[in-house]
Amino acid sequence: MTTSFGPEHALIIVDLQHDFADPGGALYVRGGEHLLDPINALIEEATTAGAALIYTQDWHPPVTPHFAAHGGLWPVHCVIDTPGADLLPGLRTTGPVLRKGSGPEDGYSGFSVLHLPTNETRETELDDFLQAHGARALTVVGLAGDWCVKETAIDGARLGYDVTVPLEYTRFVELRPGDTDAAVEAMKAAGVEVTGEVVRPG
Ligand code: VGL
Ligand code: ZN
Repeated sequence: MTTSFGPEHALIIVDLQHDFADPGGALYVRGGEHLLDPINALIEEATTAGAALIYTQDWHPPVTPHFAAHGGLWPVHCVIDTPGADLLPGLRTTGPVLRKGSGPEDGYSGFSVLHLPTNETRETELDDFLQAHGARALTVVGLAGDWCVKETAIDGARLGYDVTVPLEYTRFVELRPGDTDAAVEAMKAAGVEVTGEVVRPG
């Protein structure tokens, strides 16, 4: 394990939900089912070290411009109050859960959502939460590496946090060929410390 946590550290667990992490999920990210045990171990380590923990949860209304049927990119997924939106039942949850995407918006970053009708960006409570805990360093894990993990990590770096993304704790959608490598490059260019190697589905 390369990550070591301290009290000025927060672990952000992104979207570890049925629809992303289970092979039968509506927006299954290949390999996502292998993240649960390693992330649970990381959570235990972070908790022991006194780091803050926070979870994000993709949380969409049935009709939203985030979905392909209504002008967006994605199949219907993580609909509010449906089993697909549940966090993995085996996930240790020992911190607040921040839900995102429940308006007419694209909400990839845990720090902000883009309100599509007005093209305006709105901040979530994540930055305030982290500041209240005195966190300066962030480790971002979960799904998906080329969407919510990437955007959360880049926003965190822009806000002045020391951000690490350990690649063994994420997997990628690769919606378009090359998205995975482009995401890693974009994170590095933003000053995110990306450690390890991309785990590609076999
Ligand atoms: C995500 C696509 C659509 C993610 C969420 O959690 O990375 N990706 N909604
Ligand atoms: Zn979504």
